Amino acid sequence: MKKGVNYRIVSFFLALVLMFSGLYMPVHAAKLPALKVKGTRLVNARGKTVQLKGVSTHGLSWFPQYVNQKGFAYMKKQWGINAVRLAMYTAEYNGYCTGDAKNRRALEKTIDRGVKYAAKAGLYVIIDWHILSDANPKTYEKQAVSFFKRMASKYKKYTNVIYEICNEPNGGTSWSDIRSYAGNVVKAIRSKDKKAVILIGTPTWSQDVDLAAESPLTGYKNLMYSLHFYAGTHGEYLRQKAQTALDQGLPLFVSEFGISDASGNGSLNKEEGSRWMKFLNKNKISYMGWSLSNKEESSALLKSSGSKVTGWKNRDLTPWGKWLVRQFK
Ligand code: IDC
Repeated sequence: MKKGVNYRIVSFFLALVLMFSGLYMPVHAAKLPALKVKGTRLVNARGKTVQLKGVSTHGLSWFPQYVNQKGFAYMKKQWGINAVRLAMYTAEYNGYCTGDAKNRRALEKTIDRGVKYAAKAGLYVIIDWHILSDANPKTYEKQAVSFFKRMASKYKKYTNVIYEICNEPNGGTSWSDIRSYAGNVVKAIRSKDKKAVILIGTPTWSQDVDLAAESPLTGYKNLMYSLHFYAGTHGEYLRQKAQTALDQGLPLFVSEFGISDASGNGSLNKEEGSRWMKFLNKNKISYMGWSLSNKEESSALLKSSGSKVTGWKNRDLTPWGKWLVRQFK
């Protein structure tokens, strides 16, 4: 009898200790399984296919408030996402390469919070070098090499981090330019982290995956190639390109998409969006919807009339937000 009581007391305190150690545990202790690339797919340690599904932030300089612990945990639990993408513009509004040093520090801080919140919420997280108006990734290659080297060194123990090295090359940037850039950035990342998954952008706003498939980067594991689409603008012809790339064994990752037109505005094309979803799910391609923000545009997931940064109800979501959340379930 006496022993039983002691046992209960001991286990009560043990439970308390476990609870608190859980709360104060360094975040990376709550590890997600590291992912690998096998064939065209993302797999876990046991070789089982993993399809990441989630949302992309809008530019971190514009909307840093959506990078918060409660919001990330909420989306995981209520929406069923398993990944988030942190979009860090390089050249637009307070971009990493066009803003000052103070701005760069602020962006790196937001990324650091994002990585840690994601780890704690049990989400994979993509660090996105969001080139856009700086069409060719070679424009800021030096900055990219040093940025990614630092990130890879900082986060090598974080099994949830994925690196996206150039959002959308455009303006006629050739695959050979991108390939050369990717060679240098991937080398920099691999000097610190041998395994993290790396996403490489493709020509024409990350659409010409068929060109990348003709001469992918060699000599490294765990590389995937970005395919972006906006269903209001891109349909069957782009899925054909994607199919061509898959047939050649190129691993694809949809790190950004929408169902508005490519401007991020205009009306939604849900029918085309559904055709895309069918294609992605059939091929187990990961996808991240643009964007977790309340900007007044049809590609924003949250209504511009609201300012909540977590705990969104259906009524807080735009038509696109509601549509996307349905896809996750
Ligand atoms: C858009 C944003 C918009 C912003 C613009 C320029 O939605 O608010 O003013 O960028 O910074 C992309 C890009 C992504 C675009 C999005 C919609 O990766 O940055 O965001 N889009 O135009 N590629 C295709 C569409």
